[in-house]
Amino acid sequence: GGNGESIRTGMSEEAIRLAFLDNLFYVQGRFLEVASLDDKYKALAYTVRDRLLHRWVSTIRTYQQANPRTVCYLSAEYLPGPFMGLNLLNMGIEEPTRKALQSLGIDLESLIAYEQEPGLGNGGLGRLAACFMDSLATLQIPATSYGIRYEFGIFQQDIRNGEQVETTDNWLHYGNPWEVRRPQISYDVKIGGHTEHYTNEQGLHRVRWVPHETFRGVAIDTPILGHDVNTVNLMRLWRAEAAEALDFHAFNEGDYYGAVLREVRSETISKVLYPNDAPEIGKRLRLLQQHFFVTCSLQDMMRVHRTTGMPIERFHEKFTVQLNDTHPAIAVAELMRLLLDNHHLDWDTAWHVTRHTFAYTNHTLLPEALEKWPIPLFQSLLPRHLEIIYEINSRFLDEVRQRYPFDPDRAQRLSIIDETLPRHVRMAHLACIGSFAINGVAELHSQLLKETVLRDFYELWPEKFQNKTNGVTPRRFMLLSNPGLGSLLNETLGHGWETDLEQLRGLEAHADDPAFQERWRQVKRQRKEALAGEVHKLCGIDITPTSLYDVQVKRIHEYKRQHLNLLHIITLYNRIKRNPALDIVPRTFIFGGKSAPGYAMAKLIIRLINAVAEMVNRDRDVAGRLKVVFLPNFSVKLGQWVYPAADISQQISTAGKEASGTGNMKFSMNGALTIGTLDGANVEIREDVGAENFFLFGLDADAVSHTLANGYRPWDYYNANQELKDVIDLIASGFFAHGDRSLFQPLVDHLLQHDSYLLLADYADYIACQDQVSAAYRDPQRWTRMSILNVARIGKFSSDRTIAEYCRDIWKVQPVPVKLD
Ligand code: 26V
Repeated sequence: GGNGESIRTGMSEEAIRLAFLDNLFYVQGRFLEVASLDDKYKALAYTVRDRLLHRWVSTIRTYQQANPRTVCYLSAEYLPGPFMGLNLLNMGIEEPTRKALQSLGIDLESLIAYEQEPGLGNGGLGRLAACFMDSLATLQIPATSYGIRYEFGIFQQDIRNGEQVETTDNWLHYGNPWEVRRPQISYDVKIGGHTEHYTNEQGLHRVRWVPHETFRGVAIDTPILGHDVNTVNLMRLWRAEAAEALDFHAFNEGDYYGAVLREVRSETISKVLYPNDAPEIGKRLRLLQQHFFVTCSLQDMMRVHRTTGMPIERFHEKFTVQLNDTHPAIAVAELMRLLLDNHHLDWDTAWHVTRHTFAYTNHTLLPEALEKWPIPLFQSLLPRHLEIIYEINSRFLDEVRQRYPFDPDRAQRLSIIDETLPRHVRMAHLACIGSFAINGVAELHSQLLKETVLRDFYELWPEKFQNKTNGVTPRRFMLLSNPGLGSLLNETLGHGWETDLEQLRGLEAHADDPAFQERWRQVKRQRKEALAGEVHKLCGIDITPTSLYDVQVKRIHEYKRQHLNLLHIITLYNRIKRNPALDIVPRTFIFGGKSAPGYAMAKLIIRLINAVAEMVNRDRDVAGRLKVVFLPNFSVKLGQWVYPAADISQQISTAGKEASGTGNMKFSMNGALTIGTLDGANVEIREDVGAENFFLFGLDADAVSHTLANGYRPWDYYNANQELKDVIDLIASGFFAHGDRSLFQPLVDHLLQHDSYLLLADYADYIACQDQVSAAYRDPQRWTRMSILNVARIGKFSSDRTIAEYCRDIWKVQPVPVKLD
């Protein structure tokens, strides 16, 4: 390489250019003149990966020598987003790379735009896990993130005739340059069959699990680099394969096709991600997936633990294991099984290790979202685990009865087994009993957890309960997706804010400076133009950057109330239709988000958004004043275009239903103002940015539960509010369905008869609040000041702060700096 730099590790423009050409030639087998976009993308990806592997090796060496306490994050979902841009940024080689490619006539942005992201998650929970990986590496914490390498991630969403149509996400089709398969790191996964209890030669009780089938999980690793450090942690995902490459017995019997087919079947375990936010879906395979990745991960930790020479009784000193919701909660029973049946620990020792290993994060209060498995299913797949769970439960309930001798119902309520027929295993109870810490993801959520779904556990063990308010990474969601803002912040504050977000406070001094305000508006304007370009490409709709961009992007769910947003849009539409000369602030409403394939009401909401868009966008009377866009296939990648371009962020869930939200933070970090309810992390965002810089409306969580408890009557609101009545009547009339009154009738009926999420109760306040938004937007100085103050005071919501709190209060781990070899 040039200047004595290695072609594999050099960081100069020259070294990167040589490395790129080298990889193009020797990995892709191409030369520049005939290389496709895919070839060039891969050549650059391998160039970056070489440099990652260099740091990875140094990290592993450091960890081997220091034998540090290590965090293991267990999550069924990860949404890391595209890797290229972030790795370049974290390594600090964006500029030399851009120049190296430029000299070859290649545009870096086009390669970054080409990357398809791993959609290995549904929404907030999977994205949170990815932000945590970013912060763990940046804070130099030894950590491994374990999960499932789904062959098909979250479905791709197309919109056809206004409807969501799902197609498979074949993200591995062209290969994935960021992962490294580790065939030597693989473990047996047993399922089904029965258990045999016997006494061994020494007269000791032993249990043998004789499975019906055995699979293998193979490790596939992705390096995760921190910002401005050499720490590279691992995301280790498990892929299911056949126990043996070919079933030789069957092969010898002449059953060649039978043998090959068995291999196909075993791979189905890691085939596809389940949509987790629709009730009642294909149960068996999902439980299998959970057991599959949990047993592989725990066996992997035990392998590493063995290399330290520490006795197995001290497993919990080496590892601390975080359960991301109940999806990995089977780990409590699985660790017990490994310790009892493989390591022959006695029950009390095994239980001591287990209870000191796990901590559990709850991510939802919705009762229908709490995981439970029918006993017959559980029994047939995991007979040994069920035995262990019964034993854990029986000892636990003995304790409970002793604590509360005059309260027999309490044991029923606390039991891992839901005894109401058909009987179920309650995974949240297993997680609570098997963990030393339990946390919610925002102050309000943690409080409500203690008062509602986990109340009995809180009364039993108040010391276990904590709050850890979510955060998001400012590297991906500010620096990478909003480079203009990044430059302005660097110029104004210097470097340092990227990894210490409280430093943004320094912006307060500039909030009223007209010159600074003007530059602030320019940054926003430029991102609005960029988004307009993407919107044009994706849906062929032209949007106007001078209009107010009013954005709601998140999974489609009734509790998130995308349809409340629609009621406002239709209200504005009606106002203009009644008074065509009306002077209103021009708005562009932007929606994005997927519905679970089986969630009929969510799909109907998507149809209504698109139907309203169709009517509004083609109506000459409202042209230049209202526009509605539904962005298909919302993703991390699309989010990077959307968050920086928003003026208003809609966080309008029914109070008490959204555990935290994390999109709310991403918007606010990019200078959008929030219109929101007192729900999830909105409460804390508002506290920090200041009530005067936040558009609050609606019932709070207490008022919501009282309203519902006292016989809520949506009809009364409908009859009392003429604008609301007009809006509902217009939908019911078939106006948005070419005269078909039946299409949206289920939605209208539900609102008028049940309205479980209190849209009608919150409508008037929401509309009034939106009018306040418009008034504020008419005053650019006031608006810009509010926007600057939002960014200045958003520091708490960096995932670095969240992770530092987990490290201090739950994991008890310390940074381990890594030097580059
Ligand atoms: C699951 C289900 C399953 C049954 C039907 C309804 C339903 C609704 C939601 C869910 C998701 C539960 C777990 C989850 O994804 N929670 C999200 O976690 C984020 C990260 O903590 C948090 O910001 C979101 O508020 C929370 O919804």
